[in-house]
Amino acid sequence: DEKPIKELVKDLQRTLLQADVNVELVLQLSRAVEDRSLKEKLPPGITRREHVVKVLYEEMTKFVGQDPAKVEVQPGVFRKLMLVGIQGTGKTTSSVKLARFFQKRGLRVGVVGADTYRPGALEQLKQLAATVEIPVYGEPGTKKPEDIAKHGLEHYRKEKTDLVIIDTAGRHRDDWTAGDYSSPRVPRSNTCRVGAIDKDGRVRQGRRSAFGRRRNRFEGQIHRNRRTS
Ligand SMILES: Nc1nc2c(ncn2[C@@H]2O[C@H](COP(=O)(O)OP(=O)(O)OP(=O)(O)O)[C@@H](O)[C@H]2O)c(=O)[nH]1
Ligand SMILES: [Mg+2]
Repeated sequence: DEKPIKELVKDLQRTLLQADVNVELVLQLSRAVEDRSLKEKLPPGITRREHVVKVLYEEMTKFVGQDPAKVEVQPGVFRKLMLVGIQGTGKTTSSVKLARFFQKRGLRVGVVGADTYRPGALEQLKQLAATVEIPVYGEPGTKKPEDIAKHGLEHYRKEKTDLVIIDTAGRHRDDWTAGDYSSPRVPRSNTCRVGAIDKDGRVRQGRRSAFGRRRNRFEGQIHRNRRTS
């Protein structure tokens, strides 16, 4: 059984490295998968392959954080969530998925399109949101994302919305740790802090994080990097 497992682990390493995941992290993950796959007894009714996939899933879950982050949303309390992160990591898609998730649970949800950088960003958000009937607030002519976010919040507050999700422009991953990350200044009261994954795919939650002194600015925001999660 050893040979196919080692081949599978090599495959996994190749895939992760090609996706630019930090080398140290790739080694850590693949070692854990190899060790456990070789050592653990196969549960009854499960093939070796299925077991390796299960181990891989568990190790990845461990890495991105096992405990679900609580997003405290309740009817009648105005909350906001802002999605920030590296380009193309799924912020816009996730904003609509999250909106739908809470809408299905009976909450009034609205989305704000504050990506003023990528052409067609607002249109993309509108199209996605229309499929699940989520209202979108956007200002095609406005250049400052913080203005759109602010106006969007005012709009939804009047509408007695419970949760406002703000979609922002993606940043290049080199900017992420280079120190010039700027996000719309959105009031931080009643926000939910969820967690952060940096460009090397490490979960940053402690004070000595890659975000360093700028960490406080990230409070109230979700950081998500689909590439590594
Ligand atoms: N497989 C998969 N694809 C996804 C997921 N989320 C988003 N995508 C796809 O990834 C691509 C980028 O998603 P977006 O939601 O536009 O990402 P974004 O972070 O808003 O991108 P920017 O605004 O350009 O920074 C799209 O083609 C999505 O369909 C996911 O969870 N799984
Ligand atoms: Mg987007």
